[in-house]
Amino acid sequence: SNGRETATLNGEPVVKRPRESVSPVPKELRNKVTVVLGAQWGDEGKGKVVDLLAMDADIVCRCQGGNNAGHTVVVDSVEYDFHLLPSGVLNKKAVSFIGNGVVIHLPGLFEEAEKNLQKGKGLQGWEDRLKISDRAHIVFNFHQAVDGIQEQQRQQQEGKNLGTTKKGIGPAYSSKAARNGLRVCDLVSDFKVFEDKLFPHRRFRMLAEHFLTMYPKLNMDVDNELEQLKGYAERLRPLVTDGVYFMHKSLTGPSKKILVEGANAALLDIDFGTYPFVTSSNCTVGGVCTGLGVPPSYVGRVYGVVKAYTTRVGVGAFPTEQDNVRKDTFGGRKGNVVSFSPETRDRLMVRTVRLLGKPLWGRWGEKVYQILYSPAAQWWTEEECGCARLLLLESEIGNLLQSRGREFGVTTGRRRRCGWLDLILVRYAHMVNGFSAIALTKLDILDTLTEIKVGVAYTVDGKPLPSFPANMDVLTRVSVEYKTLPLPGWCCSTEAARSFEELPPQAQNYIRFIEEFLQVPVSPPSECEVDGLPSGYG
Ligand code: 2SA
Ligand code: GDP
Ligand code: MG
Repeated sequence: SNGRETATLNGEPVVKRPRESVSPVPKELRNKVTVVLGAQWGDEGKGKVVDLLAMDADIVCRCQGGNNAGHTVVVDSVEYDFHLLPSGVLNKKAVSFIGNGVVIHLPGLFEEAEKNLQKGKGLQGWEDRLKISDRAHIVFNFHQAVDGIQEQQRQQQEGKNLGTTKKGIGPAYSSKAARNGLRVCDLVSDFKVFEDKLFPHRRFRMLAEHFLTMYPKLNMDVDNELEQLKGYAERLRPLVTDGVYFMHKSLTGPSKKILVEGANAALLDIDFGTYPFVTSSNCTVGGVCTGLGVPPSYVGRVYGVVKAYTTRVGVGAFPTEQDNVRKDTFGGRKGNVVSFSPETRDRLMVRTVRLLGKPLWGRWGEKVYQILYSPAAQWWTEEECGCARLLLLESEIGNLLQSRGREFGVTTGRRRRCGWLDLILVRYAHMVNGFSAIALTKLDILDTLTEIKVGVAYTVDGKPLPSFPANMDVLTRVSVEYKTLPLPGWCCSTEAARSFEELPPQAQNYIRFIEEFLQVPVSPPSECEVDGLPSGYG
């Protein structure tokens, strides 16, 4: 037989095809997505890496998070801040796509666009090149208010909060999981239905009432928010698309370079992060599939963005943090007199006052100061002052990284906590994400250091830990084993270096050490590439 016989079904002819003609999409019509993910606690410079890669991309997607994220991109000396918009929106030839896994605060989205429009020409025409999934959930104003109340409650009940950005991210994802959230498709559905106070208007009120029952002090104006939403729904409608269909067409059509920009980072992932001090989405590679509707076989290169040191904004354990005036060496007795150089004095005062409440008295000039720190609980002699100073210098590493790296939150303006690179943590992020390569950023911030340390092992109670612990009490107690390298630091500017070869040998060694430890190649962001077929194909 030639495989083509005519049979009938209910009187209709049926053409039988050979079974092998039913095949998956041919290889040449499969576009893989290139993914950029944070490998630490966020703010590694994903925005910059995405912007560089986006020059070459056709589509740039966000798959999770909301406007808690903050990505800074500097183009032609103009600094743009993105929270919900993919950083690739600056590329006028690329389509930007906000996937179903993202939670969207509509006033936030439009304000962000307005603000960036005023900064430079980069964002002109953004509405024509942005698409938003109809399955994405909406963050309402009351979600943001609830975020604030929950933080207050945590502070009152547990003595500490999570340090959220108060953008309503946690409450919006809880509405999604509780199945009483509202999505973009609800908002832009037949507006008559919306106005007739039926579905989803009624669901909006029910959701608001749900939170009001839980938090009676919640300050919300439902009617006003509904009115506001009507306006946004009009502006939103032309941007909304069936996200799954959009991605499917993009993945299986002619050659396209597709980029996915992760928000937040591995250690903030709801499943793999330092729970509960995490955000509420999957910031690891699985979030790409669930947040966009991309089958795993279409995931191509996955870049982990790693800052050459570590930062964290918000609360939670941070083993390599450099605020380390040793907390176990305090003591004090009123009446002892210690003197300091003017530079150290103020810093010591601030730091010690923050760390301990037991007074010790010191004199500077004619004035007597309260000093709250004594190394090894001994009184300071001249020598011990030297020792105090040394410890102080160590604590200043954190300050130095913070100020040289200009480490302030892009969304909240909070000062970021800083410390040495923690390779145990990055290796853990690699276990979850399977990085194809590491994009290393901010190496230049280490340029002035004479000595550079890298965390290479954790021990608890003298016993080594085989991997990154799940339990936060354990993580808080770990001692970090450091490798000090290179000796000495490179002590020259690497700002202009654009390739490995242009770096000083000590900086090259630093990178080799990271590669060997992680068993992943490190690339400067400028050398990362986007998956895609040779240009011109199709
Ligand atoms: P949320 O608001 O519920 O997601 O907060 C939960 C935790 O996640 C942390 N988080 C972040 N960490 C680093 N960067 C973020 N984006 C902004 C930035 C942060 C800012 O780029 O600088 O401006 O402060 C971000 N977003 C959330 C947060 O600190 C909580 O620990
Ligand atoms: P993201 O959240 O991962 O996108 O990172 P953020 O934008 O929150 O923070 C990273 C900051 O570092 C931004 O201000 C970037 O402009 C800046 N940055 C990125 N890469 C480098 C680098 O290699 N050197 C220096 N000095 N700054 C960088
Ligand atoms: Mg950021």
